[in-house]
Amino acid sequence: MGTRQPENTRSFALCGHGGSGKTSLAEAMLFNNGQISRMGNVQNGNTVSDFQSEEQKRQISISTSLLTMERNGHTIFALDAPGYADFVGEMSAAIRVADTAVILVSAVGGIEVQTSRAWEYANAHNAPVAFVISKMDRENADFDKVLADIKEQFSPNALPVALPIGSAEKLKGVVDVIRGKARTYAALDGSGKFTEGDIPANMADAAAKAKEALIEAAVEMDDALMEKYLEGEPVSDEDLSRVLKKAVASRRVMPVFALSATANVGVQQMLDFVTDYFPSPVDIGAIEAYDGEEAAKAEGEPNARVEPKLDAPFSALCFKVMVDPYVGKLSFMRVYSGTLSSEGNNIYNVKKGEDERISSFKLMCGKDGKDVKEVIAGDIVAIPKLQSTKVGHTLATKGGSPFLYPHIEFPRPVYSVAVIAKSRADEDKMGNAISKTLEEDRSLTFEKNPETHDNVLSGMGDMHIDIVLSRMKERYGIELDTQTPQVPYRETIRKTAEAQGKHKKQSGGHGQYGDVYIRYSPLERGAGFEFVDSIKGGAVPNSYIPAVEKGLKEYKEAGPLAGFPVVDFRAELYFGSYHEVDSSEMSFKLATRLSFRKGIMDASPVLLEPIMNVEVTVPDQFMGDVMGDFNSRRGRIMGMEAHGKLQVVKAQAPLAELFRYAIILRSMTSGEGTFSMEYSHYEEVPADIAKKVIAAHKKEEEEEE
Ligand SMILES: Nc1nc2c(ncn2[C@@H]2O[C@H](COP(=O)(O)OP(=O)(O)OP(=O)(O)O)[C@@H](O)[C@H]2O)c(=O)[nH]1
Ligand SMILES: [Mg+2]
Repeated sequence: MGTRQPENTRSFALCGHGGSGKTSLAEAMLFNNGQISRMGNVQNGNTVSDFQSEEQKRQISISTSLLTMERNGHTIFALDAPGYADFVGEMSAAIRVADTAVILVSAVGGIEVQTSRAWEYANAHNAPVAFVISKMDRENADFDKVLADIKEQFSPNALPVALPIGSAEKLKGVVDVIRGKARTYAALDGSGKFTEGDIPANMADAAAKAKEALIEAAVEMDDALMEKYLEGEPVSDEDLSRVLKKAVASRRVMPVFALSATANVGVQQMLDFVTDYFPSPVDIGAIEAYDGEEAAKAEGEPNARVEPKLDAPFSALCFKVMVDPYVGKLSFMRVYSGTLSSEGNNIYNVKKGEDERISSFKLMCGKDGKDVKEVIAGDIVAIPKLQSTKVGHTLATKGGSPFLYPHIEFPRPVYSVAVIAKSRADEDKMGNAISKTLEEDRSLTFEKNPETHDNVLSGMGDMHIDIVLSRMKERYGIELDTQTPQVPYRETIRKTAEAQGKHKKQSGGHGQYGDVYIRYSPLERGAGFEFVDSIKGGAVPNSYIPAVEKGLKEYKEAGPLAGFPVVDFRAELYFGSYHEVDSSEMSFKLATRLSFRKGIMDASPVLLEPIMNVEVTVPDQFMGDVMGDFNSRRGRIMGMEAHGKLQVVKAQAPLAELFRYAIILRSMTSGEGTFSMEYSHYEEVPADIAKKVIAAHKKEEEEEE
């Protein structure tokens, strides 16, 4: 090392719909690069990328794997992101930190929901894009159709650099459009053995057209060359090479590859293209960051730019944390500027203002890491055993770079369950296991609901939660059951009522005496609780009034209707009586309780439930279903907006109807619908539903007795 240069670094994120072949492609790349002697496959659960047991069991990727390759003097960092919708946060983070987004589209399935998501994320980061039309060896593979769809739905800048020769079982190889050669494979056996020769006669036209399209687009990068081209002069291969690289970096050309990962056809050509034409960090140029005052907040528009220079102060962004029960914690970094040696260097967490100790840097390949002494701008590496660094934090050397990189956004959880420990031992271990899991998984949240006392685990869908729970069982030996969380209902009153509460006991020696008259009246929604003392003439002595107020505050936490907190009411203490000897704070508190329970029940009490603002995004054709479904969920449509071919439906619906909405929406829209929700306000529960909730509460109370 020490000789590595950012100019010779490439990084890309493999992204796209679930099952489009990302992990298989990563595996084929490692094989062709001589890093593994046999290609594993996803069914057998022996790929380098999908090393977690949950990934192997389910045959899908769950979290992003980092694969490092050395090739022709270049260092290549490939991030293999999961495609399944529940893990979209992993995909967006991978696209954020890699220099190029490689979007896989199955030659059979074509563009699917997560393909479009990947495209949107790449656009949001203005990332250079390459497309892989994968699975060319599969029956019904249709390169032309998928290419046409990509051009139409995403960008006309998608231009093939590798054309398939044949398809399905007749797949013979690929045409290298730029070099004008054909690579023909003797067999689809995964060996990757090919011979290079002339383009088959029946493809000569198509290959020439594809090359012409590349030239036409790429010459735009150079005025002089464009002029020559327009005058009809041929463009030399050297000139094309030079401008094509620029065209890829600036998204003027989005190269398209035909390949089959499992049959290992076309993969070498793609790898060669990566080192030849994918942008290096230097081609990508400066990255946006916050500086000075803004760095403290790290909000709004970034106000600084960081160049990927080796002689600049070191800075890096943490985009992933992995906690391995054996290896410990690994923090994954994208280095944006400078160099850093692992020897005797500390690192500084700019976000937290804390020092971190570096023991080593690791070039990762799946679960394995190879120690390196030095990292440079453009690298994507893992650092073991950092303490305070979390996903989204910026690292630098102390006193070096004051920059802070914009935080990594993760989608907000949309699916919640209440978790219950199966045993006492599980309960003891639960907190620790969950906090470790949260560290790794930024699209997971955990909260104890203070009203319902539920331990609520929220994620992106049922598969996500399922995986989290199995992982906790496997790693920490802890078993959790799940339940639909309880709705944090509340109680309130609709009219004014007065109630006396008298507590009197004469049991031998010292008696107890407290007597209060309290008026309960409704307040507007959201007003909470108000206590008014309008005692005149010392009917209740001043020294006991705080006990009345304290009592009310305590008792209102569990209302008389169904045990939920009582809100939005005023309690006015207006009369009472006392006893010189027998009155005490306790007696007045107990008297207050009697008044409270009676008064609330007389004041026309009702249940309130949380109403959520929901935003659903679906393709046009599902609009009717989504709206109809909202009606059946007691929802209200608040508005609609068209965003291209998508419709955004804004609605309000009770939380009670939304716990499983993530699953329902997905099945209603074949996975194409997405939604987010947030709390809006509390509203009265319709009488028939309230009846059921109250009855359930009564039953529970009886069982407890
Ligand atoms: N015939 C054929 N099958 C393929 C090819 N690539 C992948 N597959 C199969 O398609 C399935 C999904 O492949 P993966 O590599 O796991 O796809 P992925 O995109 O990584 O999936 P996620 O990570 O779950 O999003 C597996 O059964 C693969 O064996 C290919 O080129 N040809
Ligand atoms: Mg995968």
